[in-house]
Amino acid sequence: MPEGNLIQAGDFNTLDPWKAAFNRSTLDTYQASTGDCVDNRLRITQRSAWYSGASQDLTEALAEGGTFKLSLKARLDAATANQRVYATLRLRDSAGFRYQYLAAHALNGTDWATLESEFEPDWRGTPQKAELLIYGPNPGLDLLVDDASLVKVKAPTPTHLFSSSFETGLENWKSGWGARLGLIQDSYDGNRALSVSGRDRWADAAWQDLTGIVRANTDYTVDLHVKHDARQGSQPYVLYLLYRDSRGWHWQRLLSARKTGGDWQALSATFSVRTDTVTNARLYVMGPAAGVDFALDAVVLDQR
Ligand SMILES: [Ca+2]
Ligand SMILES: [Ca+2]
Repeated sequence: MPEGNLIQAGDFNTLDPWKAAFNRSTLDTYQASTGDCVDNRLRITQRSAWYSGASQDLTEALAEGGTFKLSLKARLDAATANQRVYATLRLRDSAGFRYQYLAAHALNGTDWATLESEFEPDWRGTPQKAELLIYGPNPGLDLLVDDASLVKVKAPTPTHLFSSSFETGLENWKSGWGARLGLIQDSYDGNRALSVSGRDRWADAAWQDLTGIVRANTDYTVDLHVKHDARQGSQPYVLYLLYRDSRGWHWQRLLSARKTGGDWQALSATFSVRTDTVTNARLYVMGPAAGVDFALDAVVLDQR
């Protein structure tokens, strides 16, 4: 069994995490003696339909997405011609439910067939449930299964709703009140960052329009990096969302944190706007005392 097996009891030493799929079969343990050892296998009996089989809930393992590798062995208990075995995911999410076929294999005599698949779960909305199903031969035929494993081979690629690196310009960042915006070559990431200078008030800011991106009652994370001169000591930073709903404009404070100068500092906030509908949204970065210039880089907004 591989390290980090996401299938529980893939060796079938217990059957607790396994269920009879659709309640159309019975699961029991088949003990094979190999030398001095006993190897436990799953036996699926009393199969009343071709889709009668075994299932395991993999919601927790698959909900975050990514690339996975599945492997398992299956064979018939008694040789019968022209049979196949399938490994399939049954997915349910906010967009509905669907079957995702992972692997199929012909069964020859009572030889073990190895089913293998590298796949990304086909989520199309917020994940709710994922089940692995193992099934396939004609009704009445007993199926043996062993050595089931699932490992994550690649983390999901994050899909940012919005990001700014300032590598190609101001990227539609705007000045809030009196601040001056420009590009500097001192960057957290890449070669450039945004400078916010000429600030007469703590509220002189840089802001970005997130209208159409930030919606009502949805969870977001915003990450960004800021920096000011070491001689200015520690300074407060404040992130605000200015949004408009059916009742007008509102300021929502996302984060307030003091940061020391001289180095890039991470700011991270999670938020959601609890209202009926968001018709306009702007992200503001402000906070250091009047007269303190600061720089901004690597802004990323993700839905959680
Ligand atoms: Ca086993
Ligand atoms: Ca940059």
